[in-house]
Amino acid sequence: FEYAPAPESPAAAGDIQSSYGHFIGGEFVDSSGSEALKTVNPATEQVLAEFAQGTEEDVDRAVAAARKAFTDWSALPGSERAKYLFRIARIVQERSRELAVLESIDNGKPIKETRDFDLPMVASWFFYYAGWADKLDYAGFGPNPRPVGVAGQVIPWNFPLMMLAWKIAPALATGNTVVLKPAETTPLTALRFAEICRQAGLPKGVVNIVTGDGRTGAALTAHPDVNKVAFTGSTPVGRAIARQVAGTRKKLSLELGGKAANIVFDDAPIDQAVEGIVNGIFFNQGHVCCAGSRLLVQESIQDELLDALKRRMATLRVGDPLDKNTDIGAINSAGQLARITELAASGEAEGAERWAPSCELPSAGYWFRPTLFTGVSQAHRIAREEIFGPVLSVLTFRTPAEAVEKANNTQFGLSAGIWTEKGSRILWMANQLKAGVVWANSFNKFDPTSPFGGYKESGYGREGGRHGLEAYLDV
Ligand code: TXE
Repeated sequence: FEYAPAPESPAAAGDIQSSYGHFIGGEFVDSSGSEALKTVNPATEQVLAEFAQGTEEDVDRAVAAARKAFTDWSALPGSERAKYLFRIARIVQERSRELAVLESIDNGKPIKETRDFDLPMVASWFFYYAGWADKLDYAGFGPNPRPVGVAGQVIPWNFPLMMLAWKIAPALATGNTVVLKPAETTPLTALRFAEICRQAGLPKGVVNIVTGDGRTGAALTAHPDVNKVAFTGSTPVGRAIARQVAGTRKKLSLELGGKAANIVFDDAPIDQAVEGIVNGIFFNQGHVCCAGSRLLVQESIQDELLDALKRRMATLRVGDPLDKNTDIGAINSAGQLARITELAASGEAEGAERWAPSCELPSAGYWFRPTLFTGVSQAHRIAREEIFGPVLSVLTFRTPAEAVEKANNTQFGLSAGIWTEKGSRILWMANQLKAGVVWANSFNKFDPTSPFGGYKESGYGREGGRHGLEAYLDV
């Protein structure tokens, strides 16, 4: 296999086409249908591009291309597959500036985050899984584990390119081929990634990108020739996919919502905890499945902690995602803004006290101030439902046992955080908390070597680490 030469002039982030088709069998192709969707810059409400609403026929073509490519790709020695993954990782690094800007424009997240978090994560995921491709016999799954086949992958809009990397890197490393559907509000970086696949000389059909909304997603996950379904998104859609897949022999992994407790004990260093709380809920506008959206603070330090937190929140800069100083960017869509607004209103209606620093918001675009609710009870909707926005609900506790009980009192189980100087308490708490990830004196830390995923309604299966290989292998 020879690598294709790099294109003479890689596209700049600003080089956005006015309309896009799908990426099928290594080519950019038109949809079989005529329906087009629009993606807008959520910070300005300006239309960025039109893209195709994938039809059942489009999905069928993409799955057929992936099926055809599977024969050769799965037969390739792992060391050869690894070369493509390493090459993709390197190209992502080389083009990371372009990709970071494009992601910020399409998603609304601050450039500081796309540049320093999303893009390094994307590259690290490809590097990490490239390293596994020739070592699958040693992964502890027994000799000669086999790829599952064609993976149908549906991803959300909160970390568009990072979610793509989490899904595509392990699938390719293990010898599967892929049809991926990005979210309908953030298709641009996935389509740019298709160019990177071409630049890396990836054999045609190994990665296929079909755009569209939930109808396209449903056509993909329902397709009879898809062997593995991987989904990240809302819990209701995850449930619907689980029902749809039941009775087929498809393998399924789901990464769904969360309502994480960030638990602060009275011995925690307050300044450090405040930074962790702010990062936990305001990172990526709170559009994070593992966001620390419930602050559980020990009663004795409540006043001191909340005073410090409010002072810190007042310094957060909300605005233009492309400004390097921005801390909180735009809410991803009008729909998501409406959902956050409605849930925040329910907090007030149910008797919690609302606070937000005064700050000017741009006149166009979708924005929401960093918001704090105190006097929250466990029965309130803002303590139970995923808000997926920059809104923090504060509850209190007196004893570690009470903290555990409240933290676990949720339908979700994705993540939790603990702030305390006591190592023994951290270990005890981590065992008691029903969450797939527990951070101690930190929050929202990710690494490709660590499995990530949830308990309960947060889904099943793990992404990342050795465990992340399992979803894509028949053992
Ligand atoms: O999610 P959807 P939405 C949560 C968060 C948010 C809420 C709604 O609370 O407020 O979900 O967001 C595709 N078959 N999370 O409406 O609909 C869809 O096109 C197959 C948490 O955006 O679940 C998109 O690509 N696919 C979450 C993806 O599913 C379908 C991240 C996610 O969209 C489909 C996102 C169907 N029937 C939202 N219907 C997390 N866990 O990080 C839709 N899709």
